[in-house]
Amino acid sequence: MNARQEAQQNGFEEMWEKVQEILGEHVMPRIMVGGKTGVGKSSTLNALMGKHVYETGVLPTTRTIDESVWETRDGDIVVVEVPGLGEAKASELEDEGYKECIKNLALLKAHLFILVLKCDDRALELENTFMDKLKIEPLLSELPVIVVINQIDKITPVRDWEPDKLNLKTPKTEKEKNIRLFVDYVATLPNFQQVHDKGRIVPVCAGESYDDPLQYGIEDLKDKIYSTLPDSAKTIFARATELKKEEGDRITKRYSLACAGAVAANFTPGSDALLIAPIQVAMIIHLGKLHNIDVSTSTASGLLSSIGLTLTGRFIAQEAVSFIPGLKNIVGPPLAFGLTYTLGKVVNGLFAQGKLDATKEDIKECLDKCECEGNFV
Ligand SMILES: Nc1nc2c(ncn2[C@@H]2O[C@H](COP(=O)(O)OP(=O)(O)OP(=O)(O)O)[C@@H](O)[C@H]2O)c(=O)[nH]1
Ligand SMILES: [Mg+2]
Repeated sequence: MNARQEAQQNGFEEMWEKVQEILGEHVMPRIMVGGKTGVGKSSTLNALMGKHVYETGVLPTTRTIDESVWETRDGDIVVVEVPGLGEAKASELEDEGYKECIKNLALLKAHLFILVLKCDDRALELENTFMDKLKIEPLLSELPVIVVINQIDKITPVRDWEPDKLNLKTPKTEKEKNIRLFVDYVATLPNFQQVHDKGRIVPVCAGESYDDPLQYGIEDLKDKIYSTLPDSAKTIFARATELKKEEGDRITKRYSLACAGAVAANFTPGSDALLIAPIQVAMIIHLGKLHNIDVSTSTASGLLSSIGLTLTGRFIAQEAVSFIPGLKNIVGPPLAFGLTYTLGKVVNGLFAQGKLDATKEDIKECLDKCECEGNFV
């Protein structure tokens, strides 16, 4: 390695470290779930993940507060069940034992709490008291809460359940009106108002199995969870719940902005491409993570140069900046953003098809698709 190459390598490593710092590590989403027995906690989780992971049934399966392990791990998501809440009475939450239990929950460091209710159950004293307890436990008071109102299919009149036609915004049928009444009722309970204000009360039908065609609201719930999770947990959640398009877009935008920022702060003429390359490599690796593809730094660099060449060619023609002498000198933040953005779209498209060794034709095809969808900036 000569001195120049070494300098480049060092620059790369330095930038690489910075990128890692900015973008943080990926962590498994940790979701705390609670609610009375039989409301559909397990069914809701199964519906979210599109597979049967958790036992469902008419017999109680929620753990008691004496059991020490409350975590279940399905590959990608850690679910922390609130022990004993299933059968407890509101007054029991005042017991010393339960107070201890809530303290222990705080130590499990969940990112989010999903409280599941059953539509039509107006006896919500237990849930209301539990929400109160969360507020006073310092480590849990900031925990974001999503309230799921499940089993809306069972609300009267039970017979007409047509989830495709359900309109809860402007309810007209008796069923729509009854569901809406219940949602509004929950929203006015003292400890639920804040959740309502944040738009986090979600009516759903998890259905009788994870792939029940009569489900309702699961995609909406997924989106709410996704947007509530911290960025560090988003990629793995999106991978587990097939939200790859949204997360692919988020990753791409974020790294494109990082590239534009790096270029804006760069005063060394002609070195923009060198500066943004590590960020683009990091983006490719991150997108690999989303699609469960293990991408090494060298594979990502290879992909970057093959896509980069095709891309730069098109961009230069398109932007009519014919004075740019090739890849080495990309001018300005907008072009850095645009190039990286399109690169991310192409890589996301390739990875979605499981293509790591993309041919020129694959790349062109993906690029044409991006162009058709108006993805050029
Ligand atoms: N019709 C209908 N049935 C549902 C729905 N959600 C759950 N069920 C059924 O209700 C029963 C209880 O669901 P579970 O998911 O096991 O409830 P749980 O809250 O996990 O119960 P425990 O773990 O015992 O506390 C099962 O028989 C589910 O098939 C729904 O939206 N609609
Ligand atoms: Mg269960």
